Amino acid sequence: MTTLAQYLQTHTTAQIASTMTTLATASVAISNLLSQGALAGIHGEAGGQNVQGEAQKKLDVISNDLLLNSLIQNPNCAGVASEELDDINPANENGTLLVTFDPLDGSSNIDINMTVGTIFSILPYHNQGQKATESDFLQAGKHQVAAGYFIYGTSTMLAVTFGAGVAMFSFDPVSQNYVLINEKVTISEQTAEYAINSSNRRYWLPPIQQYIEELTQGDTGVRNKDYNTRWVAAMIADVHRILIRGGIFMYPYDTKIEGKAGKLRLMYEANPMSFIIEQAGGASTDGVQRIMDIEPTGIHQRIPVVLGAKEEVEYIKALHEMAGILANGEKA
Ligand code: FDP
Repeated sequence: MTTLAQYLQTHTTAQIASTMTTLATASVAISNLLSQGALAGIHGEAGGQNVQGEAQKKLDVISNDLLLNSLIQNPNCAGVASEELDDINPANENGTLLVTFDPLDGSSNIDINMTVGTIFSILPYHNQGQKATESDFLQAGKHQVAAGYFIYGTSTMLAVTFGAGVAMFSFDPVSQNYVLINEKVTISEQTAEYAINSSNRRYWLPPIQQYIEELTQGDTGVRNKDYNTRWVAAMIADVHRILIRGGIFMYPYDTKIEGKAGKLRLMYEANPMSFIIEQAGGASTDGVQRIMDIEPTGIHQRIPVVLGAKEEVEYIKALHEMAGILANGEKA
């Protein structure tokens, strides 16, 4: 049996290991709160009251505070950015790492007792001795030194990469340890399962319209095989399923909301999940280019996402090329 603490000793630097330990400790506290559910007064909207009559905070706010407060006390951490907060938080000027996180991805699932999770990304910090600013965080995903997620489902699990494959751990509530269950997670290049919110169909660009049309024609169309849809509506759960049994996940460019090219956030969701998927042998693009090559322009930037089985992702990229689609949905 290998615990997370043992694994970290041999697979990464002391600074990253310490930061991972901080994240893992916070994840256990979040997991415990989630398992208490309505009894902890965490369901419903913020502003209500729990069973003790105390003012209620939404769990994504509680999770955010837990992660933020523990990370800024870690001497290795030079700054923290959260999907929940407008501004970045500078931490220790001599730290060597920056952390971004989505404290509770899929938070609309909490009230219905479904899977949610914490996604994190760790970047290098280059301005020791100075207070970290937003521009320090604006590094392309290929510069991440670690990324992963804690998923709070029927059990609590961790998937993590330090740039040499993906390891998966399961939390043992008896020993209170994350225990290694798969040291090299791999994704098949082919699949017959896809995840997309089809209610947005009329807003998609022609290449995605065509792709989904081909899949839904199944063995009567050009694909010559039947496909199955799965959509949990929590990226973390859809990506976790892909790591376990393959598939493709799409939140593509759409024209639903003017000025918002995609729904997912580059720094908190797309980059860390792309790092995990690529390290497991899959691919990840915005439809046109590799997500981890994109130079961020803002800490809360949104981006279209197409990731998972390599052959399918490459095919979608080819459809965009043939249609002359450039980044941001523009035509050549
Ligand atoms: P949520 O809004 O619940 O936080 O982060 C955005 C996200 O969840 C993803 O986790 C999920 O894949 C997507 O939004 C679901 O979007 P739809 O509601 O459009 O299906």
